[in-house]
Amino acid sequence: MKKISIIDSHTGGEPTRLIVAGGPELGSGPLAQRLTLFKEKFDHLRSATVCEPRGSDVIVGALACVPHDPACSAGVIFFNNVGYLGMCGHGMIGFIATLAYQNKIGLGHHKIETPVGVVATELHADGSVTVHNVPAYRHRKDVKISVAGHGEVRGDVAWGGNWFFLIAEHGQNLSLANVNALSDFGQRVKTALAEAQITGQDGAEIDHIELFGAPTNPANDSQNFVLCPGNAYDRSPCGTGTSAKLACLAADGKLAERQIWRQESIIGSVFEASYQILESTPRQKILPSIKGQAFVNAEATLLLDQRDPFVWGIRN
Ligand code: PYC
Repeated sequence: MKKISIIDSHTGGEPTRLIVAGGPELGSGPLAQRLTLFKEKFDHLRSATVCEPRGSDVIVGALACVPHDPACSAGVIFFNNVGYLGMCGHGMIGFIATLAYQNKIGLGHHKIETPVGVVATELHADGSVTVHNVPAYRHRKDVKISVAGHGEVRGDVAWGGNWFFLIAEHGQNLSLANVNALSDFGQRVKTALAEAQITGQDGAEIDHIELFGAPTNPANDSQNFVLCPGNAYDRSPCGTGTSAKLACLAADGKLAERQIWRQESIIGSVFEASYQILESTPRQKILPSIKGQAFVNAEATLLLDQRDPFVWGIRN
C-alpha cells in the first residue's frame, strides 16, 4: 500500500497540509519545471492528498522539495482541490512553522524556492513568520463588469503571487454568517470576468475574488473575504490577496512605504503587512511583506489502497 506522510498546520484558521514523505518524484530541476511534471504525471497524488474523502475543499496542499537554487533552505509547491497555486502566503507561513516543528530550520532568515520565484522569510522568536512575497503590482484599475443578479460592479485586477479581482463597493454583508451568499457573489464575479474576457497579464485567468469592508476590530485597517479557485473561501486574510491589496493601496497613494496595514480575515484572524517600492515605473512594482502565525495541529500517514475506488480522491 502506498503511504504519504503529512504534517497539517493552520495559519489564521486556513489549513495547510504538507507532504513530507511519499510524494511525487519530480527530480531536481527548477521548481517551475517540477510543477509541470507534477501537473502532467502526478496529479492523482494532489487529489489523493487534499480532496475528499481524506481532505476537503478548504485544504491547501504543499509539497516539500529539495531546492534547485543553492541559496535556498527549502523549496515548496502549493496546490488545492482543483489545481496548483503560484504562491500561497498563508501556506508559506505554515510551511516555515512546520519546518521549525521538524527542527529543520531555526529562528531567523530563510530563502524558499517556489515555482514563481524565491521568497525570503523570517521566523521570529514568538513563532510568527514574515514572508517577503514575490513582487506585486496592479494590472488594471477600476474595471467595470456586469454581475448576474447584482448589476454593475467595479474592481481592480492585481497580482500578488496569484491573480485577484479586488472589490471595495459590492453591497455585500461581510460576515461569517453570510459566507454562502458571499461565495455565490464571488462565483458570479468570476463568471462575469470570464465572459467579459478580463484577465491578468498575458491572458492569465483571474481565479481569486477579494471583497473588502470595514474591520470588526478598530485596531485593524480592513476586513476581507477571499474566494479561492476551488470555491472554498480563505479563512486567513490571504497572503497573496493582501499583497495584491498593498499593490493597489501603493498605486493609489493610500499607504506609504513601510507603513503597517492590518488585514483582518472573514473569521477575524489578522496579517500585518507592509511594502517597499521595487520599481517606480507607471506600473509600480512593490515587494510585499506579510506577517502571521501558524500552528502545527496534526501529523499523519495517508494510506492509498489501490482497491479503494476513491483512492485518488473525489476529482472534479
Ligand atoms: O494566503 O496566499 C494565500 C492563499 C491563497 C489561497 C489560499 N490562501
